[in-house]
Order: sequence, then structure tokens, then C-alpha cells
Amino acid sequence: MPIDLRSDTVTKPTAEMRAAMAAAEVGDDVYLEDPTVNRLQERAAAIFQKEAALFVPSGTMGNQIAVRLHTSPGQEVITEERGHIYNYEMAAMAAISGVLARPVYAPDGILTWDAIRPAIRPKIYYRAQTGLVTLENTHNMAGGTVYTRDQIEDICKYIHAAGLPVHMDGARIFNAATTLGIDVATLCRPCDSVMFCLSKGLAAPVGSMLLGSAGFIERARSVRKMLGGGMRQVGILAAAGLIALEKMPARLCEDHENARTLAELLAQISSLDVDPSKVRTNIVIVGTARTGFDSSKLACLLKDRGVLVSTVDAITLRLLTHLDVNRKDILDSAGAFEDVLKTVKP
Ligand code: TLP
Repeated sequence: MPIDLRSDTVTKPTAEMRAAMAAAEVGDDVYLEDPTVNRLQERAAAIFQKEAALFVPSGTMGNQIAVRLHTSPGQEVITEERGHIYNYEMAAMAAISGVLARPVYAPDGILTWDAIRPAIRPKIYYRAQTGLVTLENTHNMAGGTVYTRDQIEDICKYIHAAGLPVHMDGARIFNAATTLGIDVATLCRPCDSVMFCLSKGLAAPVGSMLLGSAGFIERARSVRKMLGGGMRQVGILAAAGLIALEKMPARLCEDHENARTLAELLAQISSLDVDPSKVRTNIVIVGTARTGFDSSKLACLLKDRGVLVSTVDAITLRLLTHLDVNRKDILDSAGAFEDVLKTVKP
């Protein structure tokens, strides 16, 4: 079995999840009659202290339902330049909602009011209008970086004063909360809507949750149906989701320790660019420009040695730690990097 560091999406459901899935009480969720889905939605809303929650098949669908509901066609959505919602969701905001992404660069992916402010369109009838601001916590492609509660509160205060909503792409919000040592409800309180994933570090096989006001979630259910996301006896998936939500956040600190160790080991390899002090959660970004290898070539050489990594661009790799990699896998992965860079000439 290769050591799979491509993403935390690769985690397999635990034995407890599989047992719960087999035993799940189910009903037709389009008729709102699946008791396990209803329980998951109630628990998620309670944990995040939002009025309501909706189970969706993927993080992408959760984000895009939020964009659709917060905006009108022809508006702009402010997002960090490397944001998932803008770069990795098939241009869905344009295709589904008829809006334009307005990317803003921020160091480490962490936006501030000062960075956002100039991107907000003036309220003039002949200019496209800003409809929404999205934040990503943790920020995936910036290396799992974290917005603090104060940073989110500060941004939301100004955005709300400008009459705009804020959507949190919290695919890995439990990783952020773990690092900060606070609960997700406090962290997300000022955000109008939040999406978080059950199927990444929390190890459920499928699914994400969208949270917001009761009215927002009622409308979200209709958009989910329109997008083909109305599912039937989906309590089978929600049963795993409940375990992901209740039990898995407590172990994310292990993934963070492993990521830090991996970054420290890779930083000792002179041709790699890695800054362990930037590793706050479970994502390690590795600059490969000085190795002389294209990152995809390096990924192939690592694969030959049993280590799977993902490429961000021609000079950058991304490595994620998760439930299915342990301490030894981390040491072995660093060893594979060393071996490739010592023994293979570019
Ligand atoms: N991220 C995936 C890839 O799509 C890049 C990964 O391997 O990290 N928001 C964020 C911040 C994400 O990282 C992802 C998935 C999503 C949304 C979308 O979730 P899914 O894959 O469930 O649609």
C-alpha cells in the first residue's frame, strides 16, 4: 500500500463508521423523512450554533449553493487569489450563478479588511456590484493557514457594515479550530454561512454540511435539489457523518504534529523549499524549483518509491497528513524524498 499524502480526502471510513452505516435508520430525505440525516443536521447546527444545517454531497456543492443564494447574476464575489471556490470548482460560480470571481491576493491566503476594501465596487449603477465575500479557513493552497477569530470578526464587521454577506469555506474548519484551541461556533459566529467537510480530515466517506439561518437553509434545500443533490435513503452516509462530526475532531492534532514533523524533515533537504514555521495544520507546501525537477516528474519518482503527493504547479508539491498515515509513514516519506534527490539526476 502506498503512503498517500495527496489529500486528506483519501481517508477511508473507520470500522465504527462502516458498522453505523450498515445499521443506519433511513427514510426518503427528499421528503425530509430520513431520521439519521435529520439528526446529523440538528447536531451540526447545534455544534456551530447556527439556526440550521443541510447535508450536501460535496464541499463544492455546499460552496456553490451559498454563492447562488447570496448573489444575483452579474455581481462579483471576492475571494483570495488561490481560493478553492475560485480555482478548483469548475468555474461553477460563473456557470451556475452568473457571477464573476474578484480574486484578491493575500500573504498566506489570509485576507484582511485592508486587502478586501479596494476590491469592493462602489455603489454606482453603471458598475458591477460586489455580492459576496468568501474566506477559506484553513486556506488549502496557501498551506493550511489559519484565520483567527479576531481576524474573522474584524473582516466581518467591515463587510457587514458595507451591506455584504460573508461565506466561510470551512472545508477544514475543525483543523483551524484545533490549532487555535477554540470551538467552531466561536470561530464562525460572524459568518453568514459556513460550509465544512465531513469527508476530509474527519474521514467520512462522503459529504459536507452547509450552515446558516433557517431561511437560508430552506432556500439551500431547493437549490440542492435543482443541482441534482436531493438524495433519498442517505442516512447511510449521514451515519458515518455523525461519527466524523462527534469523534474525529479530537484526533486532528495528531495530523498536525505529523505535518510539522514532515516539514521539519523535508526542510533538512537542501534543495527543497519548506518553512516548518508556516505549517499550522495538516498541509505541507514544498517548493521544488531548486531540485531541477518539474514537480510532476518528482511526484512520479516518489510514486515509484511508494509515496503519493499532489502537484500544485510546476514548482510546487502539496502533502497532507490524515487518519491513514502514521508516524512511520512520515519518516518513510521524508526518506523517499531524500533517496530521489540523492540518487536521481534531473
Ligand atoms: N479540496 C480538494 C481538491 O479539490 C483540491 C483537496 O484535495 O484538498 N473547499 C476547500 C478548501 C477544499 O479543499 C475542497 C476540496 C473543497 C472546498 C471541495 O470539496 P469537495 O471535494 O467535497 O467538493
